[in-house]
Amino acid sequence: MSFHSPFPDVEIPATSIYEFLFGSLTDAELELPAFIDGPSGAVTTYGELIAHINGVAGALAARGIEPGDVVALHSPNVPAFGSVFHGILRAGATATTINALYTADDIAKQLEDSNAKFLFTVSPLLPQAKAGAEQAGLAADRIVVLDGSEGYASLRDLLTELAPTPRVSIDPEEHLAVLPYSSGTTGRPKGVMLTHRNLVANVCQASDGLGGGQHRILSVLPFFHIYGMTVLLNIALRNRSTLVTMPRFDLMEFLRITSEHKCTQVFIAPPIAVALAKHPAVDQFDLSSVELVFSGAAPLDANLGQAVAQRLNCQVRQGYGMSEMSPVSHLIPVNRDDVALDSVGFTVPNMECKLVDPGTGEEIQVPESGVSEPGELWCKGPNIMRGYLGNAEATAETLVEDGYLRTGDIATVSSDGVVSIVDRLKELIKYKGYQVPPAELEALLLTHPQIADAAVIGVTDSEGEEVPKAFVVRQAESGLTEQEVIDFVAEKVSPHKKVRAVEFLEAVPKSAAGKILRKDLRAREAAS
Ligand code: AYL
Repeated sequence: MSFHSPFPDVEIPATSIYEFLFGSLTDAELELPAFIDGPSGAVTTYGELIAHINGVAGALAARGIEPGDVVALHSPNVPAFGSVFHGILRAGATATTINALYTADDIAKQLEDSNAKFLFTVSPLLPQAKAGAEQAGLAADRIVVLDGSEGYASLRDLLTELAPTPRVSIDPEEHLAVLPYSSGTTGRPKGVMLTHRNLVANVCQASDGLGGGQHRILSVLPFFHIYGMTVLLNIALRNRSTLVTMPRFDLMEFLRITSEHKCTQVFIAPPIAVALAKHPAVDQFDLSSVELVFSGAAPLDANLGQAVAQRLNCQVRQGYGMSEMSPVSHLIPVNRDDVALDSVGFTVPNMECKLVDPGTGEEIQVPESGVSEPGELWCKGPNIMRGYLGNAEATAETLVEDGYLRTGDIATVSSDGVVSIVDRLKELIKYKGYQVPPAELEALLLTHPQIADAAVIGVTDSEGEEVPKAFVVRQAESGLTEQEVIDFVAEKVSPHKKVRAVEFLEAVPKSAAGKILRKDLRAREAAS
């Protein structure tokens, strides 16, 4: 028994994302601030943004980039992100956004897998970008350093060329707009193929729930991740809001910038809620402009959410989704005070879901009253990805009958349509909202000469945070210590992927087919 969004369908215009966001900009709107660089206060107006987008598109076309090509963008949140991101799409190319925390090795893998023809980065990230590009065989003259660096083209260089914006025709249903990377339900990161229609759809589906209107939006959540890309960047630009950017999280800067720029909406992942609820510094700032704190990307503790609402005297809401859904499928609407914060609210318009018993494959009934049994959440709608790039097998496991996407999350639904995420079926670990694919860490652990076997799962630490924990089988007579395992991994991976707990085992529990039995490890953890 499937359940629809309780809201009426919204119209999804059949246009490119550029046309959708900017096609109807009025002269007066061109004067509005699109971006404020948080640290410096520098303003980029909508008029400047459009000029820069067109300039970047022209410069890319002049370098032979055409529809079908992939261009990589590797940058923290700075105003130029918007110009380059939409410039790539305006040229008809596909943007693959790279996590700013990535190591050279991670960068090389994404460049290779996506077959990126160009790489945009920033000077503080140039060492790893350069090494990654070299490893992937991308020549140095194909790297643009936004803020400039000796020997590389800068964004200013590109814009001063004044190359004509190419005329490309975009079929919104077919044309890939972005390729963010996600490990999905299993394995290593894969390119998530999202079309122009997927992106336009999700802006339309999620806007109303966020209340619409013009806002000043504290933008610390990364634009390279789909949450920042759709929920912050695209929705804000559509509403002619102002994005106040921060390149990295620092609590004092976060509070200062929110207060100084009188931000009205603040988007966070759960770890920031801990600071907002508990840190004494919060009282030193005037945060009275904040109307909404919105959390997503990992489960928000309801008590914590309420503590934030009380302390800041604002609304706190939660959303849920997946890169593969562009990403929002569920949210608690701003205008609803009656939805429990430990839920993820309602299915967004134009979507249909069902819950499937992972053991039997049977559909779970939605009750006449009360709350359903738990089951795996399956979703369908215009925001669902086309599939994983070059990976038909993973696509077939995720996109199943009737256009449904299997989320790998376990949920319940109430008779009035409120969905709660109660567990995770898939192997993915979330550390501070960032994806940590266990398969990647397991492969790395197995390269250690003293490790015979290994499995990684997410566990809850003493602060209630999900962290990666490694279960390790040592080689006979090895005296390897927990700390040595932690250090071995920490040296080789980006900070969010570090193993933060280790336990030695005699053997990793496995199925007859050799698959790691993660549920047995989770049960062991729960019992300890
Ligand atoms: P990805 N509660 C519990 N788990 C969540 C939540 C939540 N609110 N949000 C995301 N997850 C987990 O691709 C869940 O396991 O996208 C899901 O399958 O990095 C996985 O994270 C997807 O991870 C918003 C704001 C959605 C953010 C997003 C999340 C995008 C994260 C809607 O309004």
